[in-house]
Amino acid sequence: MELFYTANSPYARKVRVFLREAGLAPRVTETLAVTRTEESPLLAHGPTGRVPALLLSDGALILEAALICRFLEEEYGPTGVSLAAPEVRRGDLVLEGMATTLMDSLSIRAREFLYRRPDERSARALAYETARGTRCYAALAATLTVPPAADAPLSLGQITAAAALATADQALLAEPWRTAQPGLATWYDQVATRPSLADTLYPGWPTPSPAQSPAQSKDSAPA
Ligand SMILES: N[C@@H](CCC(=O)N[C@@H](CS)C(=O)NCC(=O)O)C(=O)O
Repeated sequence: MELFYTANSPYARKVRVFLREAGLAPRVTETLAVTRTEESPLLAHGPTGRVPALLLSDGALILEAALICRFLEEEYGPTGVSLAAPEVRRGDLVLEGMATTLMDSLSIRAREFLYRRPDERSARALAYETARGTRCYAALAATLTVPPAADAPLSLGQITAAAALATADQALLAEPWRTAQPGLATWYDQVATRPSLADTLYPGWPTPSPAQSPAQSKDSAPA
């Protein structure tokens, strides 16, 4: 199996962190892909050109980060990431959905800045997504109060939250999330030291540290 990814995609990073947390990394080849061009090698395998994309041996291409993780769990059996107990699983699905929505909100705003000239940007859409993000940070802060044990795998909800929060640190967005939710920042900074996250951090984004201010990196991240 081959996973196509870009280094700065939070969705692809979710799958890459999942592979490491679940102990499945040796089973999947990770291939850095080029996107947003007609020359993208991804277009040889399907119409979308999006990452993450998991290419199977029969040529089928599975898209969508959450679906890829579920497929890999079905293929290789339950991992610690899948949280078998139903009462834990339900709460984690709530968390994964919320964190995915934050990831979407951040990506929408990043694309607005990256691919539109200032006079083309929608102030209304940006304000709407900013407000959504603010609510999501507060909800995540209420949920993620205790850092996970270092010797247990992260859940899919925790992986998604960490991947979303990493993108929130990019200077392009100037998100004041760390000052608004210092407890959440502490949670993230602790989780971000795990090898699964440290190995997959986009080099253009700031390395998390509790002392970091929101706008330290000059790099931006296409999404
Ligand atoms: N909902 C999708 C989102 C995937 C997505 O937005 N991928 C972006 C990178 S962050 C992409 O491939 N963009 C290139 C393009 O749209 O052509 C998922 O969960 O995987």
